Amino acid sequence: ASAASPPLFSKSTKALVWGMQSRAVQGMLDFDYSCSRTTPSVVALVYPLVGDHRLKFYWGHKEVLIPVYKQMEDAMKAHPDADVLVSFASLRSAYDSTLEAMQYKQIRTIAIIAEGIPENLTRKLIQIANQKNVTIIGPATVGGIKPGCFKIGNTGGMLDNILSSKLYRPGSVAYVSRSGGMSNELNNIVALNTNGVYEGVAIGGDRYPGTTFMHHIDRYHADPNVKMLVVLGEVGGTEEYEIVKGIKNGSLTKPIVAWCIGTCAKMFTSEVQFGHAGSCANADSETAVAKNEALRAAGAHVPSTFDELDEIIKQVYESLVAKGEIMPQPEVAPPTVPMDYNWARELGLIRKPASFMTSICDERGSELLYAGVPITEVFKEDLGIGGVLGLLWFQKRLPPYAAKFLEMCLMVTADHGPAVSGAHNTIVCARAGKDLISSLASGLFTIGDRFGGALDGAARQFSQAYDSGIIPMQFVNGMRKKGELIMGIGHRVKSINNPDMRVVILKEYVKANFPATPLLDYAIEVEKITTSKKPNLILNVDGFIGIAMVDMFRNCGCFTLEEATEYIEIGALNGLFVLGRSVGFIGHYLDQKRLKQGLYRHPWDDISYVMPEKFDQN
Ligand code: Q5B
Repeated sequence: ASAASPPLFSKSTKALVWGMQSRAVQGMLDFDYSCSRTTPSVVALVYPLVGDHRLKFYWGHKEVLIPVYKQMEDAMKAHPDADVLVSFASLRSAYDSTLEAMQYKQIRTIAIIAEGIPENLTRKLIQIANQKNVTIIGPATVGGIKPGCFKIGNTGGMLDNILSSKLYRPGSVAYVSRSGGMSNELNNIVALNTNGVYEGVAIGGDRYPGTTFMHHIDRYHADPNVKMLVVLGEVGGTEEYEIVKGIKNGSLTKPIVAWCIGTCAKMFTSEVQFGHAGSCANADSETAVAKNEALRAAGAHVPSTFDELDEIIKQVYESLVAKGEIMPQPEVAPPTVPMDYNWARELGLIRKPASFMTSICDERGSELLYAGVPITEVFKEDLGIGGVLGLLWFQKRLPPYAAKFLEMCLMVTADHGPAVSGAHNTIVCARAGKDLISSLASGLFTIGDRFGGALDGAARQFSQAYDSGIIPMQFVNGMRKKGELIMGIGHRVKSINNPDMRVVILKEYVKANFPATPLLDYAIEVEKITTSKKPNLILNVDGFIGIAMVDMFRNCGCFTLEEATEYIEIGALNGLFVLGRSVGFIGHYLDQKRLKQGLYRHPWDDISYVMPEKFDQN
């Protein structure tokens, strides 16, 4: 593009964005809205990895749908008035996608954000772009901005920055910089010291930028709205000497403030490669010091350090105002762009009652927390599944003996054969061809008062009886009088003559490790009475665990009495049987599948068909 070409960007510029960069696109739309543009600058996105669809964006307070095309060709056809492509393609796909874009005559400007594109490929792109009269901004750049008109991608930062640097309306200062990051610094410096930025481009830090300083300086120079120029060069390359030449031969007459970054290179004894690929001096003339000298000698306004850049810009601007070449205009407030909810919340500007509360686990930070304990600590301290259960169920770091007791409960309840109600259901379900989760759930649904779900009931009944001060005999008689079963008492196959070894193991452990077991002692007295009536009315595994848990809650020192009572009321204890027995139910499911068992049908000879007697019709 030559200086005589029409401006790259205007208030009606329409752009395609290559890549699924919805945050950048929203930033462009918010900028557009703040500039009082009547339509969004982004008309479509191109993204080959997903099919055609539409994406929702905010346009001020409203929402708009912007199409996303899988094929660039479709985007070009549907939007023949789009003449800018903002490419967020990766360094791997940027070359091909830029080549493809240049096949379409409608595209006049391409901004390539990607860093690390091989230099030989960039040079080929530049060659083709020059043949086709396409302006390439980048690669390795944030892009550029034309206040009041158009913003490339993330240039200018977030909306608060756009507003504070007054980028929503044009000023009289045009700049060109190598660095994208420093272009934002320039936006700020120019806004603070002049009537603002007219246009700014960061050409990118590569050795071969798509367009050079002079390309943009020529454009700015030809534009009567630009009254002064700012150039932020850097160590490496000789582009700045073109400006020197232009000033010397009289083709550049507008005031130019210039500074080349990297003057500190002289403090190093060896060659210094700065952050950008192109920022390395291969000759004395390529040093920042030499280039600043040459620019100063030619007549550019060059500060003695970067710190004085703002002062020089201010002086040049004020002299133009004094000469009447710049007439500062009254400020008009831009339309309000609603703040993004997440951003407003991050800034602490708004609050909203959460519809959801949680207090056991936090996965948002760098490390997963179980009740505030980082997962690495859980492993470092070898808390085991009992310790994890203590954290996630009770929000407590349980003493090791208590955590071990929980693990023992899970182990003894893990399975009790295929005949029990739950396992039976799991097996029938698995044999009906159902999946693991359905079969497991089918087994779990049978857990209740009679089977495996008597832990909470036992804890409740026994602790109420104990706390009310009645003796075991009064408790047993009282329950009988009420016609209620004592939860945790009785077993279908285990009895005083065929003791349940699970209960024996747990009892031994609890007696040896718990600080006190008043409720268990009470339950053992109850058992003596019930087994004297019927040998199978033992303290069963459900009852034992439920009652021992109350002793643990009340005596381990981690829980208040209120907390202990609350867990029993909530019904936490059946969870132990549910969790433990899930191990067994899953085992039964896998077993049935492994044994290739077919559909189960209950045999007729095992069902007693008792039909209602035929009643007399008369
Ligand atoms: N009688 C467990 O009943 C069973 C009485 C009682 C006072 C009682 C029954 C019961 C309470 C609930 C409970 C957990 C249904 C059990 C478990 C896990 C398992 C299972 C496994 C595993 C057994 C005969 C006579 C009657 C009744 C009286 C019975 N229980 N009196 N309080 N609790 N218990 N469930 O043998 O005068 O003749 O009319 O509901 O704790 O589920 O392995 O199988 O790991 O999977 O069928 O261990 O005890 O006795 O109902 O025929 O009653 O005893 O009133 O008296 P049974 P029934 P009467 S552990």
